[in-house]
Amino acid sequence: MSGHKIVLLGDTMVGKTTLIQQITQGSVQLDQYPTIAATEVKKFYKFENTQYKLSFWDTAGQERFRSLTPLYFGNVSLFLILFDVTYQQYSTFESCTSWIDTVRTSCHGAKIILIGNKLDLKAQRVISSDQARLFANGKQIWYVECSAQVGTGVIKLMDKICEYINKPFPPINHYTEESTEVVHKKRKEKQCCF
Ligand SMILES: Nc1nc2c(ncn2[C@@H]2O[C@H](COP(=O)(O)OP(=O)(O)O)[C@@H](O)[C@H]2O)c(=O)[nH]1
Ligand SMILES: [Mg+2]
Repeated sequence: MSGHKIVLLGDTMVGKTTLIQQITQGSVQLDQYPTIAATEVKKFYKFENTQYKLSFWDTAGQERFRSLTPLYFGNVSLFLILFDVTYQQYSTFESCTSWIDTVRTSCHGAKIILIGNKLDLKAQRVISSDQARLFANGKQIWYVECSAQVGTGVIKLMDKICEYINKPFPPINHYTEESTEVVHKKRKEKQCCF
């Protein structure tokens, strides 16, 4: 069973470290590289009868300066780019464009999942699902939402990660052809649910 390297990126405070903790709760932190300021946390996860060995790479604050070493970009199976669906001092959603550019410049044909985090802060939410999905469509990447703190959507995210790792590039994006509103309307017309 070969391992898969998954690198988390996104502005500081969006919830990268919290998400890794939520994903790996109860599992042992096997490797740490404090001197190079990257942390690798391993997690075994079963999806569709296959056991996946995933290693999540967290930044240790240097994302603040956009000064990530090539260490992060070598031999990566998947990048997770996070933003905060609420607005703090600035829009972490807007920063995603440059995070995606950074990834694509460093790794040609990289697989990326965009993640809208802090779903639990409903009242403070400023980036809607449709807005994020439309953006992801334009960039030809998948979009998933979660609350790293509460755990909402995290299992779904893990399934997506395993599914995507096995798929050839580019992904089949459910939202590429039509906006979600159109899809919803069609589903209503067909009287089916999902
Ligand atoms: N309400 C809420 N807070 C979160 C969530 N995820 C992270 N946080 C908080 O956001 C802050 C930054 O999280 P952290 O994981 O350190 O972000 P990082 O800088 O991207 O690693 C911390 O105070 C977390 O407790 C979430 O899903 N919901
Ligand atoms: Mg962190």
